[in-house]
Amino acid sequence: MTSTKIRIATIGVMLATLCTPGVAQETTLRGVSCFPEGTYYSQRFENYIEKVNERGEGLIKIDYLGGAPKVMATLEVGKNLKDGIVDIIGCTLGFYLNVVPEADSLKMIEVPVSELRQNGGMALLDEIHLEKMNAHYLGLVNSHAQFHIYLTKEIDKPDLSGLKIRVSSVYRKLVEALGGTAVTAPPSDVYTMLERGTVDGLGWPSAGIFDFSWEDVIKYRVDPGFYQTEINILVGKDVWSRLTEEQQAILNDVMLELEAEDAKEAEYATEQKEMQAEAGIEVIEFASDAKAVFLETAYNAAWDDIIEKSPEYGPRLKELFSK
Ligand code: 173
Repeated sequence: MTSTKIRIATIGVMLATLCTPGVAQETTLRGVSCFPEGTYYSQRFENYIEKVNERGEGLIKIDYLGGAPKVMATLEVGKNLKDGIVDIIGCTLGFYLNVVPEADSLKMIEVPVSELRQNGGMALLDEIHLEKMNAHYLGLVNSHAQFHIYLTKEIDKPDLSGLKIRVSSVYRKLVEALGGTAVTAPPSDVYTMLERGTVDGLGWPSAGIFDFSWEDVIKYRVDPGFYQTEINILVGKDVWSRLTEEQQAILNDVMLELEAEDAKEAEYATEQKEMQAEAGIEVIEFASDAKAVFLETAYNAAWDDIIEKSPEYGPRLKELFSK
């Protein structure tokens, strides 16, 4: 065959593949969770993957590579999404602030997520993630629950002077504002740090401490809880733009379904606090004026920091996320 004929034959095969009905290519996305596989804060994302794979059979598939730190370092998952090394992630804000500083505001969401879809909040999050992370913001799950400070030593007022507390960036400003020393570490390092006394406590949500056996080393939980938890589902911009509308719709629809089920998170948090009590973790509850100081410190420290880091987006996020 002459080279022209070869070229025509090749184009013919390509066209036949593109035009034959029913042979649409299945696209595979590589997915990673920021938390260890199977632990509570990976489960919603794992559930998302299962549903997408069921619904998308023959069209779109997420190949779950697993969770951090087994498949990649916790604090590199966000950057790896930005660089196209992975395609879709389930990750909490505290582990990808190095890429999107504004994501810190996600802990400050006080309105229902459905409202953010109406008031432009989601659209703004999408805009920011596209600009800074090359990623689409599909949505968030594990909202409706709060964070706490857990301790191995007792305190009787909102004062962490002399104490070292393991943080993700979620709690850093609060711990510092209360006089404590903040020590950043991923969850997988925390057990040993508590056991050896490298830290005297940690920040963590109401749920999930049993995944890491921390009940063996924690003695107290400080109430009230503060902020709200979240796991964000993010997909790379380039891979997204190569998907068909039908494939994109599957990713969006499953997201909305999970979001609609999310209210059960609050019940789960209550159950987990009961389990903590059974495991011998005592509650430190401040008197009402100390409680007010604690919460005010938490919210002011966070918004001040977010607005300082992002004078461009911070004030708009505050307006959209606050009650
Ligand atoms: O404490 C953390 O590591 C953290 O920021 C977080 C956020 C959401 C769920 C679980 C942990």
